[in-house]
Amino acid sequence: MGRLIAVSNRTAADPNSRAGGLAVALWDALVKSSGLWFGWSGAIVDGPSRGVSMFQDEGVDFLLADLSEEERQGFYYSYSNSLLWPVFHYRNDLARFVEDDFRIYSAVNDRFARLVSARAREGDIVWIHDYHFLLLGAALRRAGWSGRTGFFLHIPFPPPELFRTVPQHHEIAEALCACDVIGFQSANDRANFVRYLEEYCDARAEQESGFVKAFGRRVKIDVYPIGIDVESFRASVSSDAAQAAIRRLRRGVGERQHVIGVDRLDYSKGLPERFAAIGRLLDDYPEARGKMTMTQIAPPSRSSVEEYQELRNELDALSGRINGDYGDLDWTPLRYLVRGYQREELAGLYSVSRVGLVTPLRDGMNLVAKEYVAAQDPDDPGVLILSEFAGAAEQLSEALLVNPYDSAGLAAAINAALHMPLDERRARWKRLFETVRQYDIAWWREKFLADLRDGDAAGPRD
Ligand code: GDG
Repeated sequence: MGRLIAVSNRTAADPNSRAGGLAVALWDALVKSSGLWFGWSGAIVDGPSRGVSMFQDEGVDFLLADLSEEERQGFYYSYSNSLLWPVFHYRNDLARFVEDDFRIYSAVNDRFARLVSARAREGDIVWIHDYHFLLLGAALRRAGWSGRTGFFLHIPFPPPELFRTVPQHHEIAEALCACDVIGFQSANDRANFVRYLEEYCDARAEQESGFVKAFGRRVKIDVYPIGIDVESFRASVSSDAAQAAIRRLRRGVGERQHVIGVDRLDYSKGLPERFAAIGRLLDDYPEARGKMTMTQIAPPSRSSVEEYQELRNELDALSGRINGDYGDLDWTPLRYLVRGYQREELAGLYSVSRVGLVTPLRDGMNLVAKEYVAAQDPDDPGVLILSEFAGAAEQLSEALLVNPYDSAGLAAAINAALHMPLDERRARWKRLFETVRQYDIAWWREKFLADLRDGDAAGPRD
């Protein structure tokens, strides 16, 4: 069997970053196949010394390319994060279209294609990750790579009406279809992409097989909802770091019922709406005053992009107002912490929270929802409140599903969760946990890799 070659903007070159997410997913497969992982080095280097650093760890080769300042701006901040990210999260109102960015974005994709194709050998498989590399499939073909190539989109795919606002939508779709397998987080995302191909690219979707004929190729397009490493997450609840975090939380909130939110500080996560719902809860259900406390952990993200600075200001003001209006000498209703915590600490905090509040306005999957479920005590589990607009909602239907824009509905759901009887909490959690455990990170990886390796199933190309 050939090697696995992974390409993603961020890699797990630092062993300390291998505890969660993509690194866990890919690491075993990379080690087993003595694979390669291409990505950004994290360094900004201008001039002739801009290069590629290489090193090996546990038999895995890392090839990390520097970006120039122009590339960081045009490729990373601008085209990827100020155009694709908002449009793909249905936020065309926030998208910035800068003419020259696409040239830079394409050039970075081309540079990675040359790096990968120079090292890929016959029998290897290439797995491309996420919206930074939408053009890489086609760029690899131009660079001479004809082997099996898959693409997985971690974020949502928008309806065609929104996707078409990206000026280069046709080129992006054609480039994706140069891959053999295209994976989405949810059936909704897949349906959006296939509808775009059918309506605007003369594509034809086969009824049962999941294949679509588009741009003269037959491409497998399927749904691969990403999961978590359930056993290791559950185990981290009993770690020293988790137990210490629980003690610190208890000193702050006492025995009050605790509601937790954990999200990167990003406008897709619905934080202002969530804060407003806490205010609404305390208005509509005055008996909740003094009885519950919410902690929102929000590690900063992309803080040099203007929309993120505005979000930060909005949340600072909202949280201040809610605590000013409702707080008391011995009670702060909303604790808002703009910093990161260790994964073990988060596991501990989830485990003692009566409610996990996961209310993005739009999300590819949302792993916090799954982590919250995994961390619960089966005898006394908490309640997951989940936005119907997170990819996870397609799987986690026993959560309390909410519309995050509906403040009164969200407040009612929080109130219901705070009062939910133990037998209902147990019954809901049991079903949720079975799903989270069955569709874990290994399941996701193996399903995608099986389809990617399965060249015969792809059938002849037209
Ligand atoms: C993208 C898609 C999709 C959060 N704060 C801290 C911390 N985290 C961890 C969480 C969780 C991860 O980060 C966040 O994952 P999400 O899925 O919630 O969201 P995105 O970062 O937006 O991820 C998303 C995902 O890709 C995977 O495909 O689900 O839809 O947007 O694991 O626990 N981890 C640590 N400290 C923190 O303070 N250590």
